[in-house]
Amino acid sequence: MGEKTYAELFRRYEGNPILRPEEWPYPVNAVFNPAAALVDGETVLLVRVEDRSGKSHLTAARSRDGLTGWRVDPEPTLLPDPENHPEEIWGIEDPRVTRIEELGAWAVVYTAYSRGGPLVSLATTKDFRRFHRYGPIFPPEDKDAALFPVRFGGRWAMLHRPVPAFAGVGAHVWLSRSPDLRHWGDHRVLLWARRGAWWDADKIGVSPPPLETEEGWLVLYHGVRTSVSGAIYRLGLALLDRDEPRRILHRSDEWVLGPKEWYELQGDVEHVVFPCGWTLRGRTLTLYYGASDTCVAAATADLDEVLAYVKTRPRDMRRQGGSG
Ligand code: BMA
Repeated sequence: MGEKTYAELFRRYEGNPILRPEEWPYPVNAVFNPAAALVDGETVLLVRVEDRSGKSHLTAARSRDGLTGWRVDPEPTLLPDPENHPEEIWGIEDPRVTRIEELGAWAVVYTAYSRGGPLVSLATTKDFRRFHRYGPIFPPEDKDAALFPVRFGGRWAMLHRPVPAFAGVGAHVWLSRSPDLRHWGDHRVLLWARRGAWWDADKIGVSPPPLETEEGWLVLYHGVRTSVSGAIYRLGLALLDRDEPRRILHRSDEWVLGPKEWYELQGDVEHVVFPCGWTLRGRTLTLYYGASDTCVAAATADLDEVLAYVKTRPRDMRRQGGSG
């Protein structure tokens, strides 16, 4: 197998966008940034839906093949609950879903938004119809949290992206541990945003939850480059040690998917590809992403090609300004 370049790795589905606000069963402004899960052989997307007040909620969409024939819940599936959860008064956003066999449930980590700032909340569900809220687990400002599906040395592990109030130091991906999913500690930076001209300078965040492979934990993250025309959201890869995710084995120097098609270039926020979920059927990885904060698109990749590619990427972060 020849070395793949980033341009060939993820192939956009020709029927993109797969979900659009115009086709939603009730009036909405935008549908984007979905979590993804395989449930009884079907793909379930938990889609961020922005209503016409500007606030977001989550709605499930189901498809047998993961690309066509979507059945969208006729009403919101998970609404903000500001009465019991004031941290959700401005909406709930950008879910990531992880199957936790130990609980016999899916864990949903999402951004809860209020005057206090965006923070990370956790809920569980067994059927994507009823949800049990744990409430906030990381205080503001924190987003882009994704849970590993297993414990390491008895403790759960979460990737997340706190934003330092101190300007100019960048916003990085942290790894934290918990004995019970509620109480988190042992916080450490895992992936540093790079600096200067890099595509992932200044601000990065994990996109879908880490995927366990024979080679290690595959991580797809978004990097933000800001210019005078605004921000560009692109995606890069990292591979973490299977037994100790604190160890980064490889990290891509180039981005592997960036805005290019019309639906990624036009919309409420232009030049954005923002996945919150992926599924693995056989060796086919299907990535689900919000395009321009307006609609949902899909891209597929061969897992073996992705792993072969990421393994050709550099090992030593310091040499590429990763931690400098
Ligand atoms: C990030 C998140 C995402 C959004 C992206 C681009 O900060 O808020 O929900 O898709 O910005 O606007």
